Formats: sequence, structure tokens, C-alpha cells
Amino acid sequence: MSNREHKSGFISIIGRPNVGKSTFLNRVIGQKIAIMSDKPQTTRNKVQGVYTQEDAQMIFIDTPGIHKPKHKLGDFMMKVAQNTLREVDLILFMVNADEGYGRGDEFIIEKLKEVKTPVFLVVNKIDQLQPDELLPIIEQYREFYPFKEIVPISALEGNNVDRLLEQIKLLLPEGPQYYPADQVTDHPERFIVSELIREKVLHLTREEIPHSIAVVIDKMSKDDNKDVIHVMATIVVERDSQKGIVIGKQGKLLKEVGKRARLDIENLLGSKVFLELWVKVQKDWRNKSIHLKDFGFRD
Ligand code: GDP
Ligand code: MG
Ligand code: K
Repeated sequence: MSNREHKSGFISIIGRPNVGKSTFLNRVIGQKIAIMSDKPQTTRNKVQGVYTQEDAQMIFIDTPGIHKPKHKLGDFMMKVAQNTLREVDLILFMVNADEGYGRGDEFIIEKLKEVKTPVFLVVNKIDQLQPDELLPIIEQYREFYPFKEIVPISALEGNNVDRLLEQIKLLLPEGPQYYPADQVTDHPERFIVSELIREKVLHLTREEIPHSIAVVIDKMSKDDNKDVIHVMATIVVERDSQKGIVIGKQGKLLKEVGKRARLDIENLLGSKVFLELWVKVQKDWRNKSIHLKDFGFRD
């Protein structure tokens, strides 16, 4: 072991369909992840892959809601997508060198402008180009957004992918290894379930509860011989006063949170759900490493 610092962070890959996002992830993370990426429920926000080096860990987050929806996308999905973009350390905006700037890109760039997160432009499929064709494409995109880095790659053939990973590492903050080195994916639905519950709390408490509350999914599975998915979740607040607000008079508010969240979770999972909610006070949970390890992304 060297005594270089350890870096880690969350990275969202966005881009129009077919630009090569999955191909890139498969190349970086290896074959195991491909098993996950084509499940029907993957239109939701989740950890897509974890890439671990000795001195760095990159956690790639899928944010599919961010490409221009073909059908009307729920406000909620858009909000989740946008929150994700806000919370990650880096956004990779992947485009297809072969096609150049298009209308779907416009929509994404609008979203990028709404967040402060740094963005790399990843120009993929350069194997399809003549060398002199690359610069005009880059210039096209550069007009619309001040990218932190611009990295041309071929995800399919592997050109320049290592360089991109180096650039990512340079940008990531110092941080712990969140996942064991051999773990490449996370449970996809847990994060969205916690966001659904969090949304109900925020909605029903209006301004009284800060957006920074966390929801921990303690359990999400079928009990023996039952057709119902049993979800146990803890709403974590920072102060006793907030606990009182979230529970409400005679537990009324929490009950309403549970009722609304359960309906959404049933829709999400396509199954009957038994939802149990707890509220817990934990001071200073917002410290980032604790938050990410023990709350949103726990396995
Ligand atoms: P996604 O929808 O963004 O996840 O795109 P995919 O990874 O599914 O890729 C869409 C298509 O583009 C597939 O047929 C890939 O083989 C192809 N593709 C991805 N990356 C490259 C690349 O670097 N070069 C070329 N020529 N094709 C690529
Ligand atoms: Mg894909
Ligand atoms: K930005």
C-alpha cells in the first residue's frame, strides 16, 4: 500500500439512448454487471456499478429519467433524477460522435445547467470517425455548456477509457471505500423505495422538515409463505422536534405517509406491500460517508 489518499465518489452517466452508456459500464466494471442492466425495472435510479482500484472507488449511478421522455414522465421521476444529479460528485454526459448534437442533447443540457455538479463531456464511438471529424463535434457541444473536461473514447474498442478513468479519479474527493472490492452492483429498488417515502414526508410536512432527512430501508422481502412484500423503513431526522413533526398528533402524519408511500411502492414493485415505518433521531448523520454507507445505499 502506498500512502496516497483514497478517493471515492458517485458518478452519474447520462446521455441519449444508444450512445454507449451500458457498453462503457460493461467495459469498466466487467461482465458481471451486464446481468443487471437489461431488467425491465432499470428505468429507475440505482447504483449501476462499482469500480474499485487500490486508491479509488467509483460508484456509477444510473439516471435514466434524464433523457427526454418519450411518454409523460412523472414529476417524481424527474425530481429523483434531478436530485441525483445534484448529489453526485461528477456527471458524465455521453454523446455519440457519429451523430453529433441533437435535440435530446438540448434537453439534457438544460438539466445540467440547473445543477452545480461538474460535468465531463464524453464523446463516444470515436472509432467511427476520421481524425479530423472529432474537433468540429466537440466545438458544437462546447458552445452550449462549459464542460470541465472533454474526453473522446471508444467504449466498444476501449480507446482512451483508461484516460477517462484517470480524469475521473483526479476530480473525485478524498473518501472511503463505500463498497467491498468485490461488489459490483446494488439492489436497484431500494433506493427508489426510500425516495418514495422521503417524498411523502417532505410533502406532508411542508417546510418544517429539511430535505436532508434520510430514509433507511431495513428490510424489503417476502415473509415465508406470503405474497406480500414486507418493507421496513426508518426515517432518520436530526432533532427531537423533527421526530414529533414527522409522527404527528397521535401518529396521524406518519400513518398518512405510510398510506401514500405504500400505494406508490405497490405500483413500483407490482405487488402488495406491508409497510412499517419508524422514526429515529440521529444527530449529524449528514456527514457524507456515514450517510452514504448507512443510509441511502446500504445493501
Ligand atoms: P446505451 O443505450 O447508451 O446504454 O447504449 P449501449 O451501450 O446499449 O450501445 C448502443 C449501441 O452502440 C450498441 O450496439 C453498442 O455496441 C454500440 N456502441 C457502444 N459504444 C460504441 C463504440 O465506442 N463504438 C461503436 N462503433 N459502437 C458502440
Ligand atoms: Mg443502456
Ligand atoms: K452543472
